[in-house]
Amino acid sequence: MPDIDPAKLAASRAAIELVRDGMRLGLGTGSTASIMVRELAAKVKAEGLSLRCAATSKATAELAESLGLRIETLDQIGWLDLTIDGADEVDSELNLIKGGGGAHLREKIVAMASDRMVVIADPGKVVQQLGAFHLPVEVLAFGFEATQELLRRALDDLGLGGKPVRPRRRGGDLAVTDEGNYILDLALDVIPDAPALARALAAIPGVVEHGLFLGICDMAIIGRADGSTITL
Ligand code: ABF
Repeated sequence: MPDIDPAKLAASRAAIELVRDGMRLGLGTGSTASIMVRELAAKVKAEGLSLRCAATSKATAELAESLGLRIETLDQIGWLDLTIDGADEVDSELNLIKGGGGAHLREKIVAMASDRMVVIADPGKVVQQLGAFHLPVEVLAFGFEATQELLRRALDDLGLGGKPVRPRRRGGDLAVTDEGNYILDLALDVIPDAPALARALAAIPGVVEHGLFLGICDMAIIGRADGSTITL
C-alpha cells in the first residue's frame, strides 16, 4: 500500500468516530475516501459492527468488498444515515466542487439520499471561493458536440471564461464514467455565483450532473499532517 497521507488519515479517523452499530452508510470515492474505507473496515472487524453500506463508485465497491465490507445497492438499502466522502474544494459555507475522479453523479445521488453528508479532506482542499479546481460536468454521449456548444454559450452568458474540455485519464483514454457518460471539465479559475452556474448547467438537457455540491454537505472534517483535525 502507498504511503498514507497523515492529514487524510486524521480526517478519516475523525469521521469514522461518527459511525455507530446498525448505521446505513454511504462510502465516497477518491484517495481520502479509500483511506476512510480501510479505517472503517478495521473498525468493523475490531468492534464487530453491523453496517449496511452503499458505494459511490465501482472502485470503492471493489475496495470495500476486498476488505470484507458487504456492499449493497442504494435501492436495497433505501436511505442512508451518513455518507462520508472526499472533495476537490470546500468553502466556508460547506459548498463543494467534487468529481475530479468522474464519480460525482453517483456521489451526489448517494449524498442527497443521506440524512448527513460529511466531507473528509486535507487542508489543501479548503478555499475562499470555489473554482480553481476544474469543475467536472457529466454529459450524455448523445449530442455531445451540441451539449459542449451549449455549455460554452452558458459560460459566455455568465461572463465566465474557459471552454469545456474532455479530460484524459491515466493511460491517455478520454474519461468515461461508471454510467458510460462523458466528462467535460470547465476551467473557470473562480466561480463568483455558484448557484447561478448550477442553474445554468442544470438547464442544458445533455448535462447529466455537475460537480457543484451546494447546500448538500453538513460538515467538513479537515485533517492536518500532525494528526489533529478542524471541523467546518
Ligand atoms: C471524490 O474524490 C471526488 O468527488 C473528488 O473529486 C475526489 C477527491 O479525491 P481525493 O480524496 O483523492 O483528493 O470524492
